[in-house]
Amino acid sequence: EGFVVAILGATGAVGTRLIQQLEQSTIPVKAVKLLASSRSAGKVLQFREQAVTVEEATPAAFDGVDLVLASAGGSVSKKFLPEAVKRGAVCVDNTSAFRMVPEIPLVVPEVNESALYQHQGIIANPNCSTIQMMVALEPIRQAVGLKQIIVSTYQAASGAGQSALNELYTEAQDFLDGKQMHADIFPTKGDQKHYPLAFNLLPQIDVLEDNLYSHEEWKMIHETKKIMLGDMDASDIKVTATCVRVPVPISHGESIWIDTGDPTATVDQLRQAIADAPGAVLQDDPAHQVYPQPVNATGTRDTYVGRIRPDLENPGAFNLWVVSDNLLKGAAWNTVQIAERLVADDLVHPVVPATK
Ligand code: A2P
Ligand code: 11C
Repeated sequence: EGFVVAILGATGAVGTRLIQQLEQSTIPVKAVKLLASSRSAGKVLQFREQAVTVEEATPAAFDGVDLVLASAGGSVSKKFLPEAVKRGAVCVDNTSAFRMVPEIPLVVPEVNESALYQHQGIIANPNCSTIQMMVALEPIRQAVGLKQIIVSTYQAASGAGQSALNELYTEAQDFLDGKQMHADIFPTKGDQKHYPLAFNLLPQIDVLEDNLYSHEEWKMIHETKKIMLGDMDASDIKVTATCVRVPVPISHGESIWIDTGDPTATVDQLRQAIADAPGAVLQDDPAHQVYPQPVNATGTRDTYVGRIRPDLENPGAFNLWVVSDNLLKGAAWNTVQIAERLVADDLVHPVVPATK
């Protein structure tokens, strides 16, 4: 007994971690289907020491599937997930395709797990940079309050996918070899201009919109409001963001300024809130130079918080530094964690089509 689980985008940077996180999960798996584009059909991958042949994603590939874990891009999710739901599956989607649909839960289990009970077949997994900020800030919100967030991100290359990560490595090698660096992907696929990321910083993640924000910055603002307050346009917490791509392979860093709204709040209270929080690890010991770093976070499921310090001129406001593996808690682990909660709460069942 168990569930038939399909991984859509199984050959990608997140997809390979979805396989690994599912292998390590508590979900009883009867069979896995590994789906990708026609380019990968026939490729053989492993699941729990069994060889599994990758299939091309088609609507019929979802026949008999109970649970879908999707990370093949927004347009692929838009095309296939409604087909999977029609066939009786429940889908956890790591893309941005459905995040802002009001009825679709957008879930970080440590923050708003109960939203899972509203699902109608699709649950959205937030953007990686939003997720780690939520793991760090929700316990502070609960302990002392939260009125405003100003975040600057230091985002790893792997957020843009496996081919983008490969581009960073090639550029770095070319630079060291004294050759011209060549960019096709960064800052974002499909935009007019491309710039090398190696030995550089790019203050553009995803497209730049007419409102002067990048789409990544827009996501951090509106996903935060939906996850914490249930409404993507809620005004009870003010959020602004600057998102920067850095030449780090894996794990995003975030410098976050918050106003708790409580002028009596102390660093000790914030440290205690983080130390007690699920999914968060306090790494904050300035006397011994202990603080979160991407090289240490990579490969782990936790979100690391350190450098917690008061804003010396604004009582109740603080600065902190947060690091997490963008491919694990930022993507594959949060997705599998949602699936584990769905299984534990008996929420994996076909959605009966609404009669109108
Ligand atoms: P493929 O390897 O066959 O291209 P990443 O985020 O690392 O770039 O990975 C993207 C994932 O999404 C890969 O597994 C890729 O498969 C998959 N993918 C891309 N386009 C499609 C598509 N049209 N249908 C199904 N899977 C797709
Ligand atoms: C990046 N955060 O680092 C992006 C990747 O909405 O799921 C994830 C995009 C998303 O490029």
